[in-house]
Amino acid sequence: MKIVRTEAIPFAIPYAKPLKFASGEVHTADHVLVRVHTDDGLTGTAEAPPRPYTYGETQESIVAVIDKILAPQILGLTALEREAVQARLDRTVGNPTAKAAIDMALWDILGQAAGMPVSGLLGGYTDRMRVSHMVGFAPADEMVAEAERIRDTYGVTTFKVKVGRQPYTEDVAACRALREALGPDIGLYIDGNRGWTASESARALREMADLGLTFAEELCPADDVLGRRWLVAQSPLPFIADESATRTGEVTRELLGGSATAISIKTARTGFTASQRVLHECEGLGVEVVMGNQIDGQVGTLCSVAFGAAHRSTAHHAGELSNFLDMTDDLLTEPLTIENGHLRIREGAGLGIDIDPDKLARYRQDR
Ligand code: MUC
Ligand code: MG
Repeated sequence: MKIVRTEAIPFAIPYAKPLKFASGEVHTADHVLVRVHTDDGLTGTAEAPPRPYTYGETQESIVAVIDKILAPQILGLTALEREAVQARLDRTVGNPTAKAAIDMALWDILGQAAGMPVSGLLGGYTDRMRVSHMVGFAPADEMVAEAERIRDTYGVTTFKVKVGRQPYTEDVAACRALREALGPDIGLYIDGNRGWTASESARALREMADLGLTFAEELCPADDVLGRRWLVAQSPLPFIADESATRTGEVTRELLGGSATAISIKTARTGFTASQRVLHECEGLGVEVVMGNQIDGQVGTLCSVAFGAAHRSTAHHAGELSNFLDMTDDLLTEPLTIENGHLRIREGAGLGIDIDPDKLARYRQDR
C-alpha cells in the first residue's frame, strides 16, 4: 500500500441552476479529481472543490499544490501511515480541500485493501442520512418553488436557507414565505455566509422568532469578535460556525470564545482524519454538529455521506447532501439518488467511487 503516484485532474461541469449566497456564487463545478495510486495497484479517489471566497484556493492552486508540494512529501509512505501523511501535509499551511482530498483517497485505499466500506471503518453507525437541501438566493417565490420541487421530487423535509442579503428584510420575507408555504413540519435553518453585521443579524433573528428555525450559521463575520459574541450570547438558536472553524484549534477558539455554539463539519475541507478530530472535540464539549456541504459534486457527496452515516452525532441532523442535483452532469458511473429524503452510502469496498472514463474525458480541463 505504498503511495507511488498522485493525480490532480481539473474538470469543469456547468451548473443547471447556479447557487448564489452572500460570499459568492457557483456557476460551474470547476473541481479537481484527486487520485492516489499505490504500488499494489490500488487507486483511491476523492474530489477537491475550489472555494476562493472561503479558503482562497483555486482550481489551478489545488493542482499546483498537490503536484508540486504535497505529493512529493507523501510518496513512499503507505496508506496505513495516515498520521505521518497528516504531519507532512500540515507542513504546508492552508490548502484545506487539496489536503482533505488526499486524506479521503487514502481512506478509500484502506477500504479497498480491507474489502470493507469506508463508512464502516470510520464508525458504521448507519447506512444513510436524511438530506437537507440548500436554497440559494433568488426572489422569494422562486425559493419557495425550488423547496417545493425538492420536497415533492426527493422527499426532502429539511432546508438550509441562504441569507445575508441587503437589506436583511428581503431574507426575513423569504424565510417567512418558505415557512408559510411548507408548513410547520419542515425543518428550516439559515446560513448568512458573513453577509450581515451583528446588529442586522440580531434584528433578523428577532423578526424571525416565530418561524421555528432550528439553527443560524455564520450570520456575521467571526472576525468581528465582540459583535459576534454579543450576537451569539443572545441568539435563541444554536449558532453554527462553518467557515470560521475549519480546524480543531479554530473550533476551540470559536466555541470557548462564545462565537459559536454548534459546528459544521465538511469532509471537503477536513477529510476523514481531521473531521473525526473535530467531531470528537465537539462530542467531548457537548456541542451539536451538522454535516455541511462545500457545494460538492457526487464524488464529494459520497465522501460526506460516508462520514456522516458513520457516526451517531453526524447522522442525527439532516446532512447537506443535495447540491449535486443542480449540476448538469457528474463523473460517477452510477449516479447518486436521493429517495424518501435519504441518501445511502455505497456498499462494497472503499468509498464506492467508480468514475465513468468517458465523462472524465469529456469534462477534464488538462487535455
Ligand atoms: C455553506 O454552508 O456555506 C457556500 C460557501 C461555502 O464555503 O460553502 C457553501 C455552503
Ligand atoms: Mg455555511
